[in-house]
Amino acid sequence: MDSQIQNICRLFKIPGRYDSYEEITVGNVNKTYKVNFLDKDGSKKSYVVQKLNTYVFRQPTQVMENIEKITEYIRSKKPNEPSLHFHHTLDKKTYVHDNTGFWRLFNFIPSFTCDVCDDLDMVCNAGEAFGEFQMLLSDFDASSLYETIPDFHNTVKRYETLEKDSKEDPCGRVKEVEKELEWLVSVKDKACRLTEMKNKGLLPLRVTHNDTKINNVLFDTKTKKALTVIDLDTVMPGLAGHDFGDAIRFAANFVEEDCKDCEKAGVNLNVFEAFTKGFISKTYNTLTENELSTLALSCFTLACELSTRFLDDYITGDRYFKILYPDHNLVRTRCQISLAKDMLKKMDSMEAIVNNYRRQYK
Ligand code: GN1
Ligand code: MG
Repeated sequence: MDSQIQNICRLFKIPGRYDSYEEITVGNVNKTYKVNFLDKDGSKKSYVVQKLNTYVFRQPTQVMENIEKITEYIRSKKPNEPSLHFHHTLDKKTYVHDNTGFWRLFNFIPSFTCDVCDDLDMVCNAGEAFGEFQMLLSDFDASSLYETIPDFHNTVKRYETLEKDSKEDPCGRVKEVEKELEWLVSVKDKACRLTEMKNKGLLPLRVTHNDTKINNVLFDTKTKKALTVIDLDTVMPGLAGHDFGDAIRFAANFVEEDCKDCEKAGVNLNVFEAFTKGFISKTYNTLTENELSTLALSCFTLACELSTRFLDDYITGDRYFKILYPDHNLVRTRCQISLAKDMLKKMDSMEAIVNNYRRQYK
């Protein structure tokens, strides 16, 4: 791996002397490495090298085209803020595609990330960061972006896939997951409401991040302010609620996404409130009535949608998400379902919190 990484850095024309690399293990899809170089004066400079998962991203060059467009757009609006900068090869590409894979390289921003965050100020900062990201791109021509994973947040299609694959039962695992399947199907109408509204033109398409987990926010080590959002692979046209809901289902869960004690999963309303405050403070001027009134529902939607994805991956033999042990996807499914159930119980409180911040910022 060492020589592979060094070779990639050479193709991206990284100056200085190669020193070392370490793997960054956050993320369920791509492989990420921090690479350290030494300048002539001995000072250290780091970069991030990433190997894109081309099973997930079937059109990786389109992913890079999207990313280049939106990072340049954001930089033109906020030139002095830290942001991701993708390096080019000699032939001016933002990627190297060879027999070892599809690689890219970008600046390392000194910062920290967190998978679990109970500091409510930081959660609020993350809400601002994702809200701002959407707003900065609100006048960007969404039709110029590729839909790099078609129907990524099409909850109706996610359900169809699950139902089809569970009928085929290619790995003989369906017997074991009947309870989970039954529950997910029982809430299908509610879970699919957002997609149905989009199909009817009741919710506008925006440029969205589509993977708004709090560990995709870089925080300043000293001030704990959000520096920038990362992981731009899934930036595509989407719904505001997708970004809001995905962020909540991750950050406001009492436990981690793959907690084996799934009964402990649930929404921490304090975290929900802090994120909502930050997100609405940046978006209240732009979001429509329908968008604002479906923010709380979108959290339930995203938890159910991801449950169908984890469960489908389990049923079809764990080909999509990285797994660390055989029933990892089943554990993830159970945990998301338990979270979704708790969201149903707390829907009124979640709505009240959204309404409160809508009033405050109006
Ligand atoms: C994947 O690999 P990561 O953590 O960026 C997935 C998201 C899921 C998430 C669940 C392209 O994201 O949609 O919400 O796992 N990304 C893709 O942890 O499918
Ligand atoms: Mg991601």
